[in-house]
Amino acid sequence: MAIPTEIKHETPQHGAAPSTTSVHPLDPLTAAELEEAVRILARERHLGDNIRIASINLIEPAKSVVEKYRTGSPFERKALAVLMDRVKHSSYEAVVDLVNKSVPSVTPLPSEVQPSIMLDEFSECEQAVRRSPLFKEALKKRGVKDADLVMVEPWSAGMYGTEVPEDKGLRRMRALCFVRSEPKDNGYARPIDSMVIVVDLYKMDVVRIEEYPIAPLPPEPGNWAREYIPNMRKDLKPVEIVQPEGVSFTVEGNQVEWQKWKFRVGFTSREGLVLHTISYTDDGVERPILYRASICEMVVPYGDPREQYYRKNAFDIGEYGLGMLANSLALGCDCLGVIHYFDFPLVDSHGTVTPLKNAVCLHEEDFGILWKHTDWRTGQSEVRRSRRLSVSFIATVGNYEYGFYWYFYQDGSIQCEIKLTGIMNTTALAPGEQPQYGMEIAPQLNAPFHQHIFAARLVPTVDGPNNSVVEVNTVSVPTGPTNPHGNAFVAEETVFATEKEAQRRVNSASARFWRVVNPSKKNRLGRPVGYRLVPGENCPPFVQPDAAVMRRAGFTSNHVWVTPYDPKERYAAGEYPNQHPTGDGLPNWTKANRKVDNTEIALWYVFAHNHVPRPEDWPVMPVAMLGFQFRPDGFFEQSAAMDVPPPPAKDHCCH
Ligand SMILES: [Cu+2]
Repeated sequence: MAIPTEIKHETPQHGAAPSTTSVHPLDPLTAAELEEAVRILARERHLGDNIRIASINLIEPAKSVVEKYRTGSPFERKALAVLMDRVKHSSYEAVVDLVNKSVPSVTPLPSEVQPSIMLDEFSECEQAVRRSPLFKEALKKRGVKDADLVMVEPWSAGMYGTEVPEDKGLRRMRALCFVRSEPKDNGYARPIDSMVIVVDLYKMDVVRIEEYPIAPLPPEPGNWAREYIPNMRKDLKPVEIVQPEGVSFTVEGNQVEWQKWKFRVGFTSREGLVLHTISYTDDGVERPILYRASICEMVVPYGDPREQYYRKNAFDIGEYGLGMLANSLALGCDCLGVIHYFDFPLVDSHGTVTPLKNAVCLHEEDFGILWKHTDWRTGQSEVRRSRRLSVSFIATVGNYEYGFYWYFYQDGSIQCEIKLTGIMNTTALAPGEQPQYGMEIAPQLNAPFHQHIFAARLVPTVDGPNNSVVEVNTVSVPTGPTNPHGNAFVAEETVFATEKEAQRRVNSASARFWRVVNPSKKNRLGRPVGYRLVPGENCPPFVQPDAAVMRRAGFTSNHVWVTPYDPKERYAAGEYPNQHPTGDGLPNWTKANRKVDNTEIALWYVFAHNHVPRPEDWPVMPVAMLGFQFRPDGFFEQSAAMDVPPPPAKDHCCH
C-alpha cells in the first residue's frame, strides 16, 4: 500500500480523558474518539506534514447490528478518515478501529478523484492569492488601490472537460474577488467582474489569473450590519416563549422522545444533522418509520454562461461539507424558547478537534391549530393547538445561509423545511446595461439566475424493513356511460418494480405524490400501511441535459429515485463530487436497474428552489422556504391527533 511514511512530528495530544463517551452504535464520534482516531493514524504512520485530513466520521454499523443492539452490550466503533497527501498528489480512505486501536485498511482513491475542500484550505487559498504578485498586478490594472479591502472568494473548480493541460491532476479552486469600501462593508456590492484566480491547493499557489473585460464597480454600498442601519423600527414589543413546567420532550444522550415520537440525533461533517431510527408509539407498540434521514447532497447551478461564470455550480454538501460549516446557534436569536442544544465536535485538516457548541437546536413550538370543528346546530366546538418539535441546524456557505429544519407533529407527520437566506452572489453591470442571465437588483449590480437543488435521502422502514413505493396520479375520467356528467376523477396507483420505473418528476397536473408502503402489513381496511411523500415547491433543472455540470449533478434530473438500500450508496452525487471527471451517484448506481419492490429501500427526494432574484432579496435575502412532508397515509386507523387534549381552560378559548 502506497501510504505516507514520512513523519516530521507526532500529532499533539489533546487534553485529558474524554468527558463524554459514546453510548449507542449510531452516536457520532465524540471529541475523545476523534482525538483517538488522529492519534492512532499518527502512530500507524498515516499522518505527517504533507498529509491533510479531509474528514473523519463514524462508520455507521450495519442496520442489523443497530436493530439487535441492547443497552449496555458492547459495539464496534470504526471511523472513516479521508486523507490527502499534498506532495504525492494522492488521497486515501483509512478505516480506524477505535476499539482495537488499529488501522485495518487504507485504500487509495482513484488518482483523478479529489476529497472535499477542507475548511483550512479556504483561508490558505485566500492567503495564497494575497501574496501573489500576479494578484497585485491585476488589482493595479483595475485601479484597486487597497488590496486589504479585496474579498477573495474561493469556489470549487468542478470539472467541465474544458480544463487546460496545466491543470490536469491539480487540486484546484477558482477565486472570485469583490471590493469592500471599508473593512466591514459588504463586498458583494462591488464585484470585480473581470478576473478569476486559479489556485493550486496542493502547493497553495496562484497558477494564473484569467482576465475578462473590465467592468466598472457598481456605485452603491449594500450594507447589512447593524451599525449601517441608523433608523431601525421602534414599535416592536417583546415576545417571550415561556414553558413554566418545562419541556415535553426528554433527551438521553442523543436519543429524543417527544409525545409518541422517538428518534436519535446524529451529525456528520458532510451532511450536518442526521436523524436515525424514527419511530412512533401507537397504542403501546413502537412502530418504525424511517431508519435514517438526511439532506445528503445539494448543488447550486448558476445560469450565467460567460467564461468566468459557467463553472459556478457549488455542491455545498459533497464539495464543502455542511457539518464543517455549521453555526454555533444563539439562544434568543437563532432559536427562541426553551431549547436543548446538542454540541458536536469537528476535526480540522491538521487533526485538531474543536467542539461546536450549540450545533443542533431542539425545541417545541406552537404551530397554530392542529384541528377544529364547530357544530353550528348544537354549538359544540373543539379546537386543538398544534405543538411541533423542531430539530435544526444552520450552515453558512460563503455568501449564503441554509437552515435545515425537521419538524415532528402530533398527527404523525414529519416535515423537512429548508430556509434560504444570506447574500446573493453578484456580478457587475456597465451603466445602462441590462443583464441577460440575471436581474439588476441595485444600480449596476446583477444577481444571476440560479437554482438551489437539494437531495434528501430517506431510508424508510414503515412498519418493518421491506417497503415499496407507489406513485399516485389523480386523473380525470372521460365523459361517457360511466361518467355522464363529466365530473369523475380517480387516484391511480402504480407500484415501482425497478429503479428505472422509480425515476420520476413532480407533476402538479396530476397532483402527483408517492406512498411508501409495507406490502406485508395491512391496515384494518385491507390496504398496506404507508406514509405519503408530499412534495412542496419544486421544478426541474434548467441547465441543458447535456450541460457539463450534469455529469456530476445527474441526480437532479429526477425528483424521485428509489434504490435498494445499500449503506455504501450514501450521497446522491457519489462520495467524491469535487472535480469528479465523470460523476457518480444515483445515475450510475441505477444503471443496474435493480428491484425495488417489497425490499429494503432508500427513497431519494430531490427538490429545487428556482431563484429569479428580486431587489428585495438584497442586501440580505429574507428567508425563502421549501421542503417536503412525510405524512401517515393508512398507517393509523384514523387521525392520530384525536387524543391531544384541549388547551388549559385558563386560556378561555376552548370549551
Ligand atoms: Cu438563491
